[in-house]
Amino acid sequence: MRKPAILITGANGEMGRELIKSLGSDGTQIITLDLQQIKGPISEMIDKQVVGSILDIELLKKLSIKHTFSTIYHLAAILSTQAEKNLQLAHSVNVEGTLNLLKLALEQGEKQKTNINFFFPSSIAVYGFNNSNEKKLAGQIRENNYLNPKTIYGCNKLYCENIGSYFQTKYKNIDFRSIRYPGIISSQTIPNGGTSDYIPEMIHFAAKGDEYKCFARKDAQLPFITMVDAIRAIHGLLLAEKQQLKQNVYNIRSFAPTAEEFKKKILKEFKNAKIFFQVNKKRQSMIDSWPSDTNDNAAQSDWLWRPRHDLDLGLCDYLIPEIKKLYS
Ligand code: VAH
Repeated sequence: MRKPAILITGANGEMGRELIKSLGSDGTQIITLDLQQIKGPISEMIDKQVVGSILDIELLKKLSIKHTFSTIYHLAAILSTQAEKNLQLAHSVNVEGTLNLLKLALEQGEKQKTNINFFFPSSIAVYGFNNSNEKKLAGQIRENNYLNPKTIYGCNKLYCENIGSYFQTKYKNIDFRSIRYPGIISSQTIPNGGTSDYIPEMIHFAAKGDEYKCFARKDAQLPFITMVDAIRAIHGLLLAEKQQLKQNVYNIRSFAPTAEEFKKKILKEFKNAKIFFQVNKKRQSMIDSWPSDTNDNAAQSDWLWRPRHDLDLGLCDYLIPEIKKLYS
């Protein structure tokens, strides 16, 4: 009898590396798929590293023959700023790649005659506003409102949410669950290719003693969570009984500072930090099309989501001490 396995795509990314660390050793095999080799201590936690692409159909077929997957964490993606620069690559990776993994899950479910858990990280990029007035009136956005994405990445993610729900409804043996992530701040890595990167970049640059030119306006405002809570939410959602869940896709958030407010918090700790604002119009227009904050009541009531870190706790308990250690 083959040991059950989990598959993590995009395993060498910011979220993938932290997810691997968070997985206990319950005997389930950890199989990772990424374009790059995963290095460092976490590679010891991986049973099989596969270096390759989610677009490689033959490779996915081989994985499906070789392993008995119980859960697929499909994290591989081209983030929003990079997606705007390369529409075709974004479509291939974010949409066709996701379809490939859903088909793998379907094949596994049919082979095992059971439900395959499929976790898909979506984004607040699926929301969009036609003008600043509409955005102002909208307040904290719930899951079914303003689904008019204005970025390629947002279009990709919204389509994948819908195709994932379609697979679940039509084929039965896929349990598709998704979280619309806000910006995420990790103490271990600086993201690249994203548009919410200005907040993690700001604190990492300050800790390194490097000058930071913030590409967002002072009043730019998005919801954020710490990476600790981003990973806790995956486990919280996947551990919920299906009958608890009234929907497939959930907002989560914890704090929503403006760029200026975050800068002021950082300067309290890194007094000599040199942080300037040098707005990148294109990236700022993407931020402007996204909600200043979202409503996560559904996640709180359906699967008891609660962030561990608000902004101050996230800074003093996690971000500042761990980022200082990283650069010491
Ligand atoms: C991005 N970090 O910037 C992602 C996120 C809310 C934005 O989805 O593309």
